[in-house]
Parts: sequence; structure tokens; C-alpha cells
Amino acid sequence: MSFQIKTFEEYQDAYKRSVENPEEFWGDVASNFFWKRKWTNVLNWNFTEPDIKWFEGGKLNITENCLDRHIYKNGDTPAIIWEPNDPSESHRILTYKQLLTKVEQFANVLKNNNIKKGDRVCIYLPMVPELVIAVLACARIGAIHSVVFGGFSAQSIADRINDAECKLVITADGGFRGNKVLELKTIVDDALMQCKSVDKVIVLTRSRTPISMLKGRDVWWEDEIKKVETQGNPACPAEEMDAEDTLFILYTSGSTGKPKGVVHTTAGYMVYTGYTFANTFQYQPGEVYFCTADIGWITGHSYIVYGPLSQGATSLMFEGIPTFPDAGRYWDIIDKYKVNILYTAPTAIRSLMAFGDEYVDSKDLSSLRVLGSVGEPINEEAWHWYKDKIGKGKCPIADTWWQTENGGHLITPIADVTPEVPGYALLPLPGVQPCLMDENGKEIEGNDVSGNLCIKFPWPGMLRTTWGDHERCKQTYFSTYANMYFTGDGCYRSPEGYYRITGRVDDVLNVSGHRIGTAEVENAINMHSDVVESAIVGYPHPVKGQGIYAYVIANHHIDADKTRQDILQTVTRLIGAIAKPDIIQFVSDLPKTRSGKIMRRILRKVAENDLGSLGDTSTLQDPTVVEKIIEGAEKLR
Ligand code: 6R9
Repeated sequence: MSFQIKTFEEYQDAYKRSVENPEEFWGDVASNFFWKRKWTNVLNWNFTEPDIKWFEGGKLNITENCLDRHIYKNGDTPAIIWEPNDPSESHRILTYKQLLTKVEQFANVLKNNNIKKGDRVCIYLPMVPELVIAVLACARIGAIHSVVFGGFSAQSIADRINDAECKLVITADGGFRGNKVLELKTIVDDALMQCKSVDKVIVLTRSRTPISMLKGRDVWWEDEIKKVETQGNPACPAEEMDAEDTLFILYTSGSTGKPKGVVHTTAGYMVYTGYTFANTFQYQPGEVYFCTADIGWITGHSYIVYGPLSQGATSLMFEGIPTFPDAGRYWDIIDKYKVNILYTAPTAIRSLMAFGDEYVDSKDLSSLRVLGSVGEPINEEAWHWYKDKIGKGKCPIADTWWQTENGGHLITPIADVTPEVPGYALLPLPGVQPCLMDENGKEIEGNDVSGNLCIKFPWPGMLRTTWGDHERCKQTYFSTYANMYFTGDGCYRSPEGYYRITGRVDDVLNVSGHRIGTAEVENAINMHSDVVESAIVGYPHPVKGQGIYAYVIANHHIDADKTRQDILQTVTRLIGAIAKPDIIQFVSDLPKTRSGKIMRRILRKVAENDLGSLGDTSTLQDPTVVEKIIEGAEKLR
């Protein structure tokens, strides 16, 4: 890992070089990877189209970088350690050699099922090693994976499959999460009633839940593997991919209705996730690294699968939830496998903190060396508990700020290299040029200032487009400010020049570290036959970070308690349980401007119970609406 920065001076040098001579800088980083053919041009870009190309002319396969190149020296190093949901079930370890064999085998299964380079494959699996195998098998043959988080509903899966026109779905009979069984195959069956493009479903056995298998369409994972074995288990050579060939699509919520398929390409994503993994966490050979995210989110893609594996690391994946069988589960896992690096989310920290220290105190956490945080701003109380209780005051905390669209960390402390300040993502990694913009499109210079966070210059891991709709990519990220990537986040830069992310400035909520578009939830609620109109806002929630507050105008005749339950059911069916409102307030009207726009600012203040600063309500069509809403909110508290 010769690109690992070791001291603050080295960080400063690397940063300077990355800004003054980005092509040389990233060319040097990229030469630490395995290329079938070297690139001819490091970077070609403009942010107006946008059109971004890294390592043009380069040929490679990311799985050769994540697997084959480690085999010679480190074939017996564990690549994946898997801890099951139920602690009494045996864990599994896959060495690099074993993982490669399984990936090649399953890549041949995909080929046998008619999947070719460029085809889209939807993966809807629980957190089992086969999920990593499926992802890498797609990459092996150049198929584009679209992983859908196991908590999403049939409708959400159908929307994602149809948007990407996936040909094949990989799922399991069911998945275990705590004491629940997720009926994954049944949910896929429901989704596929709406999907014409899918002609095959590969089903892994996991929960042995009874399911239906449709003749001609559905096949068992295990049977398909047997077929490959009877074919003599041939190797599966890695498909030669162009640097800019699409590696995967991952859907994420924005401020408008429909989730966007964020597109990441091969070489830039590989270089960026590998570089940031090695640097942020200062991973050392032989260490056990545990990221608690689900592979259904970008954190799992970049920092369970691709980043760690490209660096030959040992990546621990956990099938279950932090509170099963009790709130000491993460600490048990750390103790059991002598985990050195833990990467988790503030929502998990806050939730475990609330269970009390007795779950932590009896565990041996002395193996921990580095802690990471991701997904949402970390409040100081949680930061200190993490630092003192979990890290025993000796582990640096990397509060990594980044987004699905970014591929990897953009602003983060580097463990033991840069300073740390609670609540601060701190400083940009080399190659990242952040800036703060004001409402008029002007850059805010200097320190001790706040503004909208933008990035001025491309980095290799950034998104290239949104699937099937380049215009949307341009509109969402590259149009708010000329020649800038707009993040959607607000940010403060301290007198020292340190960055603190203050949260979304658009209509995107961050609930337990998951992005939820308010428009998406509103659309779902509005589908309910008794709902006339709705408005969603976020409000501070002690564990989730933000909770979902729904203002709903319903038909007069409703039974409020019953309709509330029905609305929750509607949202669960249309999006998934993660988008369920925490509070539903029925209102007779919503505060609207004379042009008919909902004034969300006021709704937010009411939801936050911050009534002293409602601001100007004189431009409302009917200012008395606000009083009625405040009255109703008080009754709910
Ligand atoms: C990786 C990931 C992205 C949004 C982002 C921001 C918030 C993520 C954060 C953070 C403060 C951090 N966010 N990390 N806010 N501090 N360390 O979470 O991607 O799901 O796309 O969410 O999450 O608001 O814009 P994604």
C-alpha cells in the first residue's frame, strides 16, 4: 500500500500535489493497481455536460484487482469473515483463494443463464457471503449489478428493475434479521408481476421458508452450481473492461419523486475506493476490519466489498442487527474476531448508547485501533461515547462524509494522521476540492463561514450519469452552480479551515443514516384512497437523527387511528418500512403561498416544536391555517 499517507506533512504534500497536478497524482495512485492495459489519458472532463472520464484507454477487471492479484502471496488470508444473524450458527470464512473460486463458479452460472457483458442484474439478497460472490461474479463477466437493499418493498424492486431493464434477479428464499424472517423470494415474485425484462431468477437457499418456484423462470443457486461442477468447474477468465465501462447502478433518493440510478464506472471507482479505504482507516495487513453497513447501500459496496478487497484486507460482514440477541452484539463480534477497525453509523451508536454501558463493559474491545462513522452528522454526545466507551480514548474516529454519488470518502479525518474534532468531517482527502457557495452562486472565501457544499474538480470515484437519464444527472448535480458538483449538503468551515457538515439543504431526509426523499413518501401516502394531500418534513429524533413527520389532509369521514395504520401500511408496501412516518398529523389544510407552494419551512418549525421563529407568514393564502396546525400538533405531543 505504497500510497498510504503516514504523517500530517505527507497529507499536506499529497493534497498540494493532487491540486497542482491531479493527473500525475492520480496516475501514480492508479499504478498501484493491476491493469490489462495502461490508460492513455488520466482525466478528461467538463462539468457542464457533465462528461467525466478517468483513465481513458485503460483496460482492466476490478475482480482481478480484488481477488486474483492477492492469490499468489495472500491466497490463504481471509477475504470475508461472515458472522450469522444467530450467534449459535457457525460463522464462515472465505480466504482470497476460496472467494475467487466461488466467484468464478458463480460467474459461470451467470453465463449459463445467458448473462453477458453489459446486461443488468438485480441482486436482492440478505447479508450472506453469496451476496459478495454475486456482486463480484457480475463484475467478473462485465454484467452491471444493481443491488437492492433487503428492506425495500416489491414496488421499489419493480421500479428499480424496470428502470434498468434487468434481465436476471438473484435472491434468496428468505433472510434472517434479528428474530424476523424477510420473505425475499415472495417479495420478488410480487415485484416481477410488473417486470417484463426479467426472464430468470436465481434463488439461494437460506431460511428454508416455503416459496413458489416458477417453472422455466426460477432456478436454485445450489443446482446451478452443481451444473458448473459437472461441467468440470472451469475457470472464468475476467472480462476485459474499459476503464469507463459501467460497473454498477445503485438507486438513491433525491428531492424529486423517483429514485435515481447512480452510475459508477470501473477504473475510477476502483482506484478511489481502494485509495480511500487504505488511507482513511490506515489499514494494516492482517487486520480485521468490520463495516456494519448493508451491502444494499453505497457504504457496503465501497467499504465491505470493493475497497477492502482491492487492498487485500479481511472484511467482516454481519448478517443481523445490533440488538439481537441483545444490545451487546457488535461488542461480542469485536471480541470474538479481535476486530481492529470498526466502521458504523451514528444511529447505531445512539441506539446502543441508550441500552446502557453494561453491554459494553463486559466485553474485551482492546483489539480496536480505529473507529469510523458514516451516514449522517454525529452529535457530540454520541461521538464522545464512541471515543471513550468503545475506543477507550485511544482510537481515532474517522467521521467520513460522502455520498452514494461520490463512490468513496471525500471529507474525513485520516486515522492518526490528521487532527480530530467532534462533529467535524475535518479536511478533504487528496484530490478533493470542496468549496462553499452562497445563494447567489458566489463562492464564499475565508474561514468561519457557512454555505452550500460543492466540489470544484472531479475525483475518480464520482458518478458519471444517472441511468437512462443523463439530463437528470446534469440538472440535479451540475446545474445549481456553474462548473461545480453540488452535494445538497450545507456546511460550516471553522476558523481553522475544518469542515462540519450541517445536513441536507434540499428535501431529502436522513433517517437512521438512510436517504429518504420527502416527495417519494408524499407520493406513497397520496396513493391512499382517503388521502387528499400530504407534506413530509423531518424533525430531530434522538436515535434516528431525523424522524419523518407527515401532515396529511384526509377525507372527512375517516377514523383517524385506522387511517393512520392504513397509511403506514401503504408506505411500507410502496417503499419499505424504512420510510414509515413516525408521526402522522391530520390537518384540514396546508400552509401555502399564493402561488400554491407548500411552505415547508413553517411545517418544519412546527414539527421541531420551534414556534418562536416561524418567520413571515403574511405571504400565505390563509395565515389561520398555521394556528390550526399548531393546535393539532400540540394534541399529538
Ligand atoms: C455514505 C452515505 C449521503 C448523505 C450526505 C449527508 C449525509 C453522510 C455524513 C453525512 C454528516 C457525515 N452524510 N455521511 N452527514 N456527516 N459523516 O451515507 O451515502 O446514503 O448517499 O447519504 O448522508 O447528508 O449528503 P448516502
